[in-house]
Amino acid sequence: MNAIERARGLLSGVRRLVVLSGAGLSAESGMATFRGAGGLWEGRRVEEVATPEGFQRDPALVWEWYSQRRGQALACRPHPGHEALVAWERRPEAHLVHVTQNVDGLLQRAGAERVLELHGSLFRVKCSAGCPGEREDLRVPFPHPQPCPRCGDLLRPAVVWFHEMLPAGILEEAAREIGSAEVLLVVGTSGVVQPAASLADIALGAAIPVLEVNPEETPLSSLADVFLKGPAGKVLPSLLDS
Ligand code: BJW
Repeated sequence: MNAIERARGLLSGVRRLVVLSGAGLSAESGMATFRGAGGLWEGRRVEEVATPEGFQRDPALVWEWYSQRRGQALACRPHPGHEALVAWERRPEAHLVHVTQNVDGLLQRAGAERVLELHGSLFRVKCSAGCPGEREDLRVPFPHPQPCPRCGDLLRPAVVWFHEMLPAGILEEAAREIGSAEVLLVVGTSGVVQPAASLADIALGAAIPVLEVNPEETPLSSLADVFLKGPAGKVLPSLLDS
C-alpha cells in the first residue's frame, strides 16, 4: 500500500478532522512562504518587520510591508487544495476545524467556515497601545499613520509578531479541537515556530493519527503516521476527494 492509500484508509469514516496549516498551503496560490530560498525572510531582518520593537522604531516601514502583503494576498486565488479541504468540510456530519498560522484569508475566501487564525490576519487592525478590539480593514495601500480612535496611539496590523502572545484563548481552543479530533492533517508548515509547532504533539501524545503534506521533510515527518511528500494543491485533492 502506498502513502496516499494508507492516508485515505486512516481518513475513512472520520468525521472530526483538524487541519493545521502554514504558509505552504498558500504557496501555489502565489503567496511567498517565510523560510528557505525566495522566502519572505530571505535578505530581511525579521526584527525590522515582525516584532513590536521593529514597529516602534519604524512604523511606516512595517505598514508598507504589510500593505504590500495585503495587496499580494488579494491578488491570489484559492487553489484546488483549498477547495478540496472546503468540500470535505461541507460533507454532511463533518466537523472540520482549520487551525492556521496563515494571515492571508485564503481559506475563508475558499469558503472555510471554522478557522482559528493563530497568528491573526492581514485584514484586521488593532491599537498598538493595547486598546481592546480589532476591526476589519481591507484598504490597499493602507493609509498610514492612522491613530487609534480611542487613545490616539498608532494602529497596527492585527498579526502576531515574534515575542508576542497569541490571541487570548485561541491556543486553548486549538488544543481542545486537536485533542478531540479523529485525525490531524498538517499541511505546509516548517514546524519551527512555537507555540503553533507544538500543537501536533497533542495528537502524537494521544495516539490520534497524524498525516503530513509537504514537499520537504520537517521535524514532524518521521513522527507522523503518514508523510505525503508533495505540494498541497496536488496531494490534498487526491487525499480528500471521494
Ligand atoms: C509547501 C508547499 C506546497 C512549500 N504545499 N507545503 C521555544 C523555543 C525557542 C523559541 C521560542 C519558543 N517559544 C517561543 C519562541 C519564540 C518564537 C519562535 O517560535 N521562534 C522560533 C523561530 C525559534 N515564537 C514567538 O515569539 C511566538 N510567541 C510566543 O511564543 O509568545 C510567548 C512569549 C512571549 C514573550 C517572550 C517570549 C515568548 C509568536 C510567533 C509569531 C510568528 N509570527 C509570524 C509572522 C506573522 C505575521 C506575518 O505573516 O507577517 O508567523 S513568523 C512566520 O512563521 C509566520 C508564520 O505563520 C510562521 C510559521 O511559518 P510557516 O507557516 O511554517 O512557514 P515556513 O515558511 O516556515 O514553512 C513553509 C512550509 O511550507 C515549508 O515546510 C515548505 O516545505 C512547505 N511548502 N510549498 C505544501 N506547495
